[in-house]
Amino acid sequence: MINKIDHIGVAVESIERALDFYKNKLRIDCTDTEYIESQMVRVAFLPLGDSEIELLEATDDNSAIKKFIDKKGQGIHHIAFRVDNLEEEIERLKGLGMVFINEKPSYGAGGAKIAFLHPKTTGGVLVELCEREV
Ligand code: CMX
Repeated sequence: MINKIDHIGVAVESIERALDFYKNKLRIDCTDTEYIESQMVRVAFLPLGDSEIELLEATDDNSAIKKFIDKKGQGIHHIAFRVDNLEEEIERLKGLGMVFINEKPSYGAGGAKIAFLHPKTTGGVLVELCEREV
């Protein structure tokens, strides 16, 4: 079951530069940053209400974020939906013909179990499903 928007991922060239807008102008605090080696990104967490903005900065030229910015420029990269049970949701959506980038869950920011639906099957939005302990 999908519960809520867990986070919105925003691709940025530099977290520090992006924070000038989010932190100094919008006054949304950044609570933490994390390097996620498997995804080749550095993530800044900006919790807001029941959800959060995640700023994503590439740490490698092969990062999906680098490729995205090179092609489209900075901007909204993905929407992540919180699910109760990721494996069940993957099986359910596969049964409906949806295509996953990774059918086996991997691990993302904050230790969340994650899987991405390919934007070709979602109407152009990169969708992440995300299961967390808390
Ligand atoms: N949103 C919407 N469409 C996207 C997209 C995005 N974020 N990224 C790529 N696309 C589109 C491209 O525009 C392209 O469409 P066209 O064929 O119409 O031009 C198509 O998808 C293929 O894009 P590409 O540039 O050739 O890139 P790849 O196929 O190599 O990779 C994708 C695209 C989505 C499969 C890859 O980025 C991926 O595996 N993403 C999941 C992992 C990820 O994004 N990690 C970073 C975040 C990690 C985190 O939050 O923890």
